Amino acid sequence: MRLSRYFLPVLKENPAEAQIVSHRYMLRAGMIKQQAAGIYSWLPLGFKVLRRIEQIVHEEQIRAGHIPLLMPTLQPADLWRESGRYDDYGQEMLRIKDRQDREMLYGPTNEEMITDIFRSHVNSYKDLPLTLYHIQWKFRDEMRPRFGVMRGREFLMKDGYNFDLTKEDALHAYNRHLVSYLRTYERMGLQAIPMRADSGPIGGDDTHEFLVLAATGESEVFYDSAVTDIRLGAREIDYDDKAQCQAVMEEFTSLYARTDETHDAALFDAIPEERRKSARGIEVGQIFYFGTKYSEPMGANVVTPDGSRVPVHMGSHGIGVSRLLGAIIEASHDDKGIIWPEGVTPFHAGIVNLKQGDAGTDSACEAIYGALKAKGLDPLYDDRDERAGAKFATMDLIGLPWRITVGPRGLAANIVELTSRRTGVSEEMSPEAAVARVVEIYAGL
Ligand code: 5CA
Repeated sequence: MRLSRYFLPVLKENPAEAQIVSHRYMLRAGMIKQQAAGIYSWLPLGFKVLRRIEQIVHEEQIRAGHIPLLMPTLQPADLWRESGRYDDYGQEMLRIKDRQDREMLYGPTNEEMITDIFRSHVNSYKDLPLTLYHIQWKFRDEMRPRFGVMRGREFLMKDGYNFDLTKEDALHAYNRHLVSYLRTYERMGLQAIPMRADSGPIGGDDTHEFLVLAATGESEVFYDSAVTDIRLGAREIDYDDKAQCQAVMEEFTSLYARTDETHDAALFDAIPEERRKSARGIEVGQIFYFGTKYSEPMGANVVTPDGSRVPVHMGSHGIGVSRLLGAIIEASHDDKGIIWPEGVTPFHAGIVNLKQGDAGTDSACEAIYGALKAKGLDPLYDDRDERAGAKFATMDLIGLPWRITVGPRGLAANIVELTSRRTGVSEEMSPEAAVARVVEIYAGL
């Protein structure tokens, strides 16, 4: 993309309404525009990151054996009456009537609808295990929408639902989700710690939230600092291997880590004092096992090997896709702007032409731009007729991890500069070497 032809409405001033850094930078970098409280348009730069995050979520879900589908945003109220949640859900649910006076709602989550799909088409234990998921917009009429996309009213969620014959199988699905979530967040450059939590309106006793530690997080958390040393890394996972998934789950959840809802002061005090931490965190996902809470009242039954009919064991598993943009920025920024991890960056590298209109720099930039694109990368070329300082400020604000700077003086010696946004370190090299380095950096992702 050439910046002169892109739509990147950056703001010079700090928007007064933004209280936290991620909201401020998302507005300043022209990523989102608020349309109503907690409701945003995704401008091109924000939309690109949202799509990258979605893509990682899809890849890791599919790797774990889960199957994508797409359910609508609007749902009939009657489905929710079957589970009893239509009346329980309260004011967070946006209720709508259509022209026939039929009661509808904008889905805050999809347990009822997926259970309806399941019961319409599945009858036998032979079709299990089954996990279906989608990435779809949700609406929750939050009392206090705030912090930009962090607590929106309309927000994008990945929600997945497992159907299993036994509790044991459903707990394997729970563990499988836990492991796949760890990999998902790590690919985004995030450490998200599974913490024992409360299940709220979704229900069930087994639930973990995934929290990214950040001073601006809305949740209060208590943990043993040793949990922050554990990484999934590149280890091979066989998602059908129950023992392996269980072992990883135990490795990540045995140490004390809880949100304030389930905090136990006595257990916490038993942790050696130097490892006892209380902090704040951003909840970027939650997994639940709730057994037959929906399958029983809604009649989602299967025939077992011995011919009887039983309700299936279920769980649901959510990732806050749009909230993740805010969480990543909270975890990765400096006073000049965002610092995107390579896994989610909107463009792989920025190219800054220090002397637009100069035949030499123009053609060198075009060559770098073309070479990166030929390698399947997505560069952003700042080809505007602007001062160098303004170009650098824009690049720093929008946070591309790598910048290639091309100026007439360097070019005379066949040299450009490759700069890391994270470290600020610049290296001089030939244009070809800079392209090769950027290609190599992204090859492993
Ligand atoms: N049905 C279950 C799992 S699919 C469910 O709805 N879980 S949830 O309520 O925990 O939501 C899943 C994730 O969505 C949360 O962990 C959080 O990251 C995100 N989320 C929830 N509410 C909001 C909101 N108002 N704005 C942005 N993201 C949100």
